[in-house]
Amino acid sequence: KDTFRGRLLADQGIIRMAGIEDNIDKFLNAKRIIIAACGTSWHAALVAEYVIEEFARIPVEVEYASEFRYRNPIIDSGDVIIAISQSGETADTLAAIKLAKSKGAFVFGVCNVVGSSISRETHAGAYTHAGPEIGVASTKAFTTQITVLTLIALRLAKAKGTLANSEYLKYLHELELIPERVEEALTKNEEILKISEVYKDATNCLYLGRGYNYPVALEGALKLKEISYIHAEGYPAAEMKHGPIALIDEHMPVIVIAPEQEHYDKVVSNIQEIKARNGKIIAIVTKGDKQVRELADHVIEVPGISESLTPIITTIPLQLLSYHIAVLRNCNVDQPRNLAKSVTV
Ligand code: F1P
Repeated sequence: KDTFRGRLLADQGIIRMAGIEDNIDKFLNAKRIIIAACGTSWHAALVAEYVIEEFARIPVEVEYASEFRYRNPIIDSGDVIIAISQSGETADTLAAIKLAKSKGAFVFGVCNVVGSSISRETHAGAYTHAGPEIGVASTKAFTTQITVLTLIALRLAKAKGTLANSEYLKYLHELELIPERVEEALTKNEEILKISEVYKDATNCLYLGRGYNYPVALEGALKLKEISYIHAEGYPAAEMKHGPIALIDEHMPVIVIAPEQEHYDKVVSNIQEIKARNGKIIAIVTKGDKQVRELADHVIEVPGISESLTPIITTIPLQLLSYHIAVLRNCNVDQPRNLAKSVTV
């Protein structure tokens, strides 16, 4: 909370991040930003793509670092590469950084571990300061990565004049309230435990989200896979009818991230389609929601916030759901089988 507030002086409209201030021209002159990362950090990159393009209107491409190094990507000296990594030691991400540097691009790191290899290899960066991630699966690293990347997007928007000042200030004030919103989201823990008891023996799950909550759907599915060993897939909600809908029957839990957001009505129709096929619906909704509540088998409420900030909040019930299901299945949530904290080969 304190580190976060130290970065943000909402009352004065200031975002303080030395790594950005010292290199702001590199970002403002960039033809595009390429973001490279793996796993959960790649999902944070997707959220960053949405928020940087929306606020700062700079084109963003998102790459799996694990694939980037094995193809022949077009990178030039006018590109800015952002590398995101919790551990700062992921070999694929390090290789992507070295490749980008060899082409003359400016490389900016978003890491959690101070002094890590990635933080040393990049030209500049911003730490997430989430504190140590005790477990192998990233959780608070994800929410802090999104927060830092949103602050970067806002800072760039301010410099470019792509956001009205009133909007800019509105987002800063909302960000300042994030710690309270997170605490409120955590109060649903007992309800989430009860839902977890119902679905602990599921063999497959679908996660659906639209807009900013599509990457959240991917991350929710990854958390369930990583710590509960349940097969789960995340999709953009509108993609359901292009294939995954064939999987839906009474045995398929579908987790729909459906806060108040643009095209909420379309998410409601996706939920109706799932219901018509007897799928079991667990919906993440904004406090006070009525429409989805009527359709879903279970709802988990989260506090309201602007859509572009929702991932920081909607992720939390999904992390708790995976956690409780994993514990109920006697899985070791801190040290899941086959997974390494940092993938260094
Ligand atoms: C990337 C990552 C994590 C995942 C696991 C393996 O790590 O895929 O997201 O939870 O720990 O590595 P990082 O580059 O963000 O440290």
